[in-house]
Amino acid sequence: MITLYKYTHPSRAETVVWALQELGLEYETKELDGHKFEQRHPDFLAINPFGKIPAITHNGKNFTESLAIIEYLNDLHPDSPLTPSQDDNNYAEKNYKLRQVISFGMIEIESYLWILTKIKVLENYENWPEGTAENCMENIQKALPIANDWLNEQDYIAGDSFTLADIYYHHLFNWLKMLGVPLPESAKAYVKRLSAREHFPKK
Ligand SMILES: N[C@@H](CCC(=O)N[C@@H](CS)C(=O)NCC(=O)O)C(=O)O
Repeated sequence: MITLYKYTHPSRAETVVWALQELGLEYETKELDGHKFEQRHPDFLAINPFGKIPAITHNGKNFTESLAIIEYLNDLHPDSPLTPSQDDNNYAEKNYKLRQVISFGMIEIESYLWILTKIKVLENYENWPEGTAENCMENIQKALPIANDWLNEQDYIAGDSFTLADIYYHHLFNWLKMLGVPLPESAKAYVKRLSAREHFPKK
């Protein structure tokens, strides 16, 4: 049995829920109250010493980092449907594209978004110098049209089929929206389209 540790409130653990549902894997959840800092309790630190969710346990082992967890879950499925098939003639190119878009999202968008969150949502946690939020916003605004262009060319962020990169970008775009960053049109339509998928977590 797979056990997923998530918060009582929505967080990036929902990306793992989504992957579990897309993959049809059986799982149970254990919910931590982030407002009571239950992620810092020694019982949970034994699972993720970094004190963050999501984490899963499976076959007596602990797994952390949302995207790596989703990759692991995908590998448990006989067809690994959330990544390009290795039998595909264009596997190398398709797999490159998947890794490229994820790498771009994490480095060119999420890194700035995380700092922006610390400043705007977490009351300038870590005392970032004046001007940092504006600088983060400029960097995000530079990167967003690139991701939007990919969506102008294809239905999914990494090509013509749904992959784990879509789970990641859906989360990323929603996070941007939450912080009041306006999304380009194709990105907005993409979020709506993905949210309508059968296995998208409804709650
Ligand atoms: N890179 C990690 C980030 C995990 C993360 O930042 N989790 C947040 C919730 S979305 C958390 O648990 N924060 C609690 C804390 O920092 O105390 C991943 O993708 O799993």
